Amino acid sequence: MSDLDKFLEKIKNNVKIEPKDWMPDGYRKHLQRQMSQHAHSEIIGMQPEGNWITRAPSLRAKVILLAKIQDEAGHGQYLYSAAETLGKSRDEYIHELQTRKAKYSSIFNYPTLTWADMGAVGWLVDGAAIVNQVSLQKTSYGPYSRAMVRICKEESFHQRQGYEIMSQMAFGTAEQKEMAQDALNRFWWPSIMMFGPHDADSARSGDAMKWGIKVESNDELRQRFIDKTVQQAEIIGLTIPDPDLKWNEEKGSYDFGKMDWDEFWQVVKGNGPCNDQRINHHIKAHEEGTWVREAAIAYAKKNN
Ligand code: FAQ
Repeated sequence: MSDLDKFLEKIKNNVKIEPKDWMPDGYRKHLQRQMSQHAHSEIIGMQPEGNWITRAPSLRAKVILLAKIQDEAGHGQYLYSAAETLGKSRDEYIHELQTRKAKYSSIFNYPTLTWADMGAVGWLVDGAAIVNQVSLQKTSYGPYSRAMVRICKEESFHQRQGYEIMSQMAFGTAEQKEMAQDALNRFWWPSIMMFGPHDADSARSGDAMKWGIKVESNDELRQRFIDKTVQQAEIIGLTIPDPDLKWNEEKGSYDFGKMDWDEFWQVVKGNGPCNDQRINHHIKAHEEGTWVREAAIAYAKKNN
């Protein structure tokens, strides 16, 4: 049996591929791209929420937000470590991010304008991330799959803290409810775009499915997220900003309106409202953290 046949046999039998196993070059490159983009998303995703730490409306809210953002840093760490097992260093991945060769999730290029946006990010962005990541627990690469198991446990707490903020505001004063609705209006469409282009336009999906990297398609996951989120909005009296949203009895799921793909590709290509701000901030923070990395390396060498 050739190396390729053995590899495909493992995929077929749901046996995880491990770092030292033989794998096709395309599989390795696909994972390096996807896992590093996933890691970058976790790290860049700290910025829109970090924007509100000093303005959280209570000590309780601040402590929860801080803990959540720290969790995202941890997710980035697991994912960079898992991506490093594919033979590429964290420095290389970070260089690709900072030189804009690597992407990160489009959603983090939108500004967080009010406290209700902290609710929308937790509820919708983490909510969408969980749907995607629960599915990725079954991915064929062992280190990625195991990182997902751990991340999903923390992500469900994030989704709940966001929903709690949204429901507090939705049941608060008229102004607070308006703020919550406004946050939902701005974050709904970018959140459902997190799942990527429609299946027919998803260039990477063919290989990803063949190799068991993705086990469900962009559209399947998007539909699952919409179906579970519509009811959550109803419970707290908010309206999903989509006039075409309608329960389809036959399908047993919601029909929904057209996404603005021009906007999506503009944001993915770097022309969203906050792309420059996010990357510039990352570069600045990375430079300012040089001494920490140097000290950690010096300490590790001294103790080896
Ligand atoms: N944004 O052919 P496909 C989180 C790119 S974690 C930017 O469909 P694929 C936690 C795609 O990379 C959120 N780029 O590609 C948190 C590809 O470009 P390339 C991150 C996008 O890989 C919460 C091209 O378009 N989660 O939020 C996007 O099969 C709160 C063609 O697309 C993950 O990364 C997009 N939305 O499917 C943290 C999950 N969509 O590389 C802080 C792992 C597509 O060919 C606060 N990733 N593109 O130049 C995945 O599941 C997949 O990579 C998809 C895209 C589904 C994102």
